[in-house]
Amino acid sequence: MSIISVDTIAASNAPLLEQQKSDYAHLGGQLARRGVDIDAIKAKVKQFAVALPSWGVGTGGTRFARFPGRGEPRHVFDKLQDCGVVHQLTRATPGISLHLPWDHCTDYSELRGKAEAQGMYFDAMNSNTFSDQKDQAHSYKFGSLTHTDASTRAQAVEHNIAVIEAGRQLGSNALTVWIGDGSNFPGQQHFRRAFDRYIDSASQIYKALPDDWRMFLEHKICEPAFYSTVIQDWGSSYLAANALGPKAQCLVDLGHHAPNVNIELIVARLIAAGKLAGFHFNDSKYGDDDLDAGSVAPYRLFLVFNELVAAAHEGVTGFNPAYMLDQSHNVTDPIESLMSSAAQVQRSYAQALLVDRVALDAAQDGNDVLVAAQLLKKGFETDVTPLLQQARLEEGGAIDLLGCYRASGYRAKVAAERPASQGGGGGIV
Ligand code: PSV
Ligand code: MN
Ligand code: MN
Repeated sequence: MSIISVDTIAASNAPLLEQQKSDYAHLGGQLARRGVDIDAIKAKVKQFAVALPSWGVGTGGTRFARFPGRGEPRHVFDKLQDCGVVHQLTRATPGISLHLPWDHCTDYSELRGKAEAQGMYFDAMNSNTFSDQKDQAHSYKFGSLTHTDASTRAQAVEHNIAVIEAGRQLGSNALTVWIGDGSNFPGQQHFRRAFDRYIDSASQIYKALPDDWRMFLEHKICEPAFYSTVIQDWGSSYLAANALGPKAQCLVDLGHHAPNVNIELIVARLIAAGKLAGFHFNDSKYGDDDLDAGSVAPYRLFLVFNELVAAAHEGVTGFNPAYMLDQSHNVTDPIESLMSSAAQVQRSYAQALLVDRVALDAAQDGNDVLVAAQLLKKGFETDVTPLLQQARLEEGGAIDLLGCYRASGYRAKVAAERPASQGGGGGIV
């Protein structure tokens, strides 16, 4: 089922075909001189998928204000359709990661059917115990899975189990748990007891996982708790995942670390421990900025992929990370931003595939520092645009993502169908 007509995509591609052919041949020639078969890289890129966050197709905003865009999705079916546009043009985003209760739906089999008709499926499910829902018995103001009150913890556990059940109906096979639990004042929370309560609650969720499911524990240094967070870094996440069992692993959201932390090193450690669940890709300058992937620090994203490609190349047992975007938009059309992030993630993957692993091993073993550094730079500095475009073209996508999307008039069309949503501010300035 196409949302953007096949003719629109073909019309957008037509004037670019000749130039695309020659650019791809030129890059192919350059890579061949390096002993790299461009078609083999292209085949791998085509296999690569990054899931879309359902919440990413709406405009998010900051703590201070939200500026809604035109044609904001009204419900999960609209979100699915917007995700379908991203996938149709990029051919790289067949998975959708839902967030409950934001994406609550009365008929999950209908939702699943619609996704499948778009050639899509449901990736990891996300629970939400970081905000209170209407008519909820116990507030999460002072925590959820780690709350001092047993009934509040039980309510949070129950919600997670309900999310697993919804995910089962949708064909998902993973639950991502991120909690905002922590403290804002020294002394507010007994650190060790709060962590013990986390393990106790999380074990009850773990027990409810179907056999073929995984549980992704997402750490975050701070926010909304600004003095301490219960699962604040990969250390706590790893301890928890270890305590829970083999189905529990650690999810790395690129924006959830202190500035300058070496994320690719964390990734390598988690791979070695068999505990890398996967990623929430985004970019940041200061904190959990949720900017488009690779928009600020593309080399960092490449270095993360360098670790991933190395692990795949070396056949590390059990290596099977889940790839998802997690970003928030306040000043761009979310569909445009998601397309650009998906292409950026693919780009970093393709660039990492170009690194000469044999030469890098030799340079590392021989302590030839500059050659090792240059081998990475050589991959990163290769403009793989014609390769990405060719992969999309052959799969029925758009050579020029932005141009095609804008020419389709999709945003104007949904703006006419969907009522304008309210903006607003956090009221804290
Ligand atoms: C928290 O900052 C987070 O990264 C988690 O993944 C949430 O589920 C997501 O953002 C959406 O708010
Ligand atoms: Mn995240
Ligand atoms: Mn985040």
